[in-house]
Amino acid sequence: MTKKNYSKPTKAIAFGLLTAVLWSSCSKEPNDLRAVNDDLTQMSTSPASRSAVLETVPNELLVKFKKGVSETARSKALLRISGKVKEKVLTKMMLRAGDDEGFMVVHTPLAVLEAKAAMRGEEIVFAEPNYVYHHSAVANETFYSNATLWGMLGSSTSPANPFGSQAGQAWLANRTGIASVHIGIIDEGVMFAHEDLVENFWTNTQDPVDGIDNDGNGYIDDIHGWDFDGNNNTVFDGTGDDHGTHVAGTIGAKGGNGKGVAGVVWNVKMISAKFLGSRGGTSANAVKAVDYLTDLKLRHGINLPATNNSWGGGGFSQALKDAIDRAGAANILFVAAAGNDGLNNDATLRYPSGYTSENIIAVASIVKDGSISSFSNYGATTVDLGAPGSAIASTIPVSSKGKISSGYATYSGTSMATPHVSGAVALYVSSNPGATVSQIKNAILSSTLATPSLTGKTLTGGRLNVAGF
Ligand SMILES: [Ca+2]
Ligand SMILES: [Ca+2]
Ligand SMILES: [Ca+2]
Ligand SMILES: [Ca+2]
Repeated sequence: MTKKNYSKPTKAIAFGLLTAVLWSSCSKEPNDLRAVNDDLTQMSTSPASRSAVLETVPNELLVKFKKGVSETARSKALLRISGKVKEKVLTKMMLRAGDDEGFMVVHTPLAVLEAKAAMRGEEIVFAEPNYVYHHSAVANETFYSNATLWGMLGSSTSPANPFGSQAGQAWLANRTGIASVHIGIIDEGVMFAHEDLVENFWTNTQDPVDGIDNDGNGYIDDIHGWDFDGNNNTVFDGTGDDHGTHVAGTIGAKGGNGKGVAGVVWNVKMISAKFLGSRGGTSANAVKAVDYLTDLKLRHGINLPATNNSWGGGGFSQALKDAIDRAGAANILFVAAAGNDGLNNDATLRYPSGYTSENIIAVASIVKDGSISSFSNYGATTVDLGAPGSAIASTIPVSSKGKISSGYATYSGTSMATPHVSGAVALYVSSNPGATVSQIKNAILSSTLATPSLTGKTLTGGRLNVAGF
């Protein structure tokens, strides 16, 4: 893991932005390194200038009108920015929550901040940038061969590591989860056919592949989830979905099957809500991904206590916070990466981990010696706990001669810490089926082990303890 692997400047170029700083991503192309170093030079300026550069989709705004505003008034408002409606976002969850207005993705020739200012008015609920998010892994190291899965170890496992998540001790007590617990993975796609994931991946029995939206959720044949970036039902699109696949393996790679790695929970059903593509993901698609999983829980009556969110970027989005709150109202935790800037989130809030929504658990990263990872963000009030995130071995897709096969690799980032906590949620709910979000969150936060490197840097001052609840 090296700091120069933080960001992927080709993304910024693709979006035509000179001001973008990608606070969390992993570099895959060696020829990115030069430009990444330039980025770091830019990042080493003052915190004020750093917080001023948030990546957005150029010439786009998310606009929500108040209910009952006339068509004439809407047209007039949009005319102020020469706006053209690109897409209307009205999810099943918004309808369930009594909102039949939704919001619009509006194209404008104006610069985003200029357009935002021009859209202020009494007919508007919000007009905000369509932010771009990136995942929060920091390194893509050598392929897994003989790695120690230290994040799963405990104080009295063999081998032992007191700074692991203690999951191994839960397994020794025969606590390995139940298949009826579902976890949503809001990320890149996931290689669901991976040899160590296939048994723990969700299949939508209520919407078989027949060209019809049998379960009526608005997504045709969402057999393993939905790809909101590509707007299709293929949630695995190749080796570019390595980050999502890695996250999935930490939550729920099949344990005890003699293959590869083991996730925190050995029996679970993971659902992919892919919204991060090769250029990252947008606020509009993040909202759709969050709402998709919330609606799925209610529509299918499944036990889905949490989504894993190993991504971040952008500024405050009312549209996204609303979606996170709708998830909270449906008893779904939003487990979120604190980010990889090595900075204090209390000083500059990071999103989505920094929203005030009660159902968020924000996760920092620790190293196997118990120190906080050099890249990890922290915050005495904004980050809840630490979990293993440096040199984490998990599942990835690998490609050889055009053929995709199951592989393993070690990655680092708050991206890797977060799924340890999501797996812990699944394990807790396996033995406490009726638990509410506040009960689950309280169980996880109150069982943490005091950790000097996290004292004053997280709300609990502690690290994840899967054997403690
Ligand atoms: Ca469907
Ligand atoms: Ca179907
Ligand atoms: Ca796809
Ligand atoms: Ca395995």
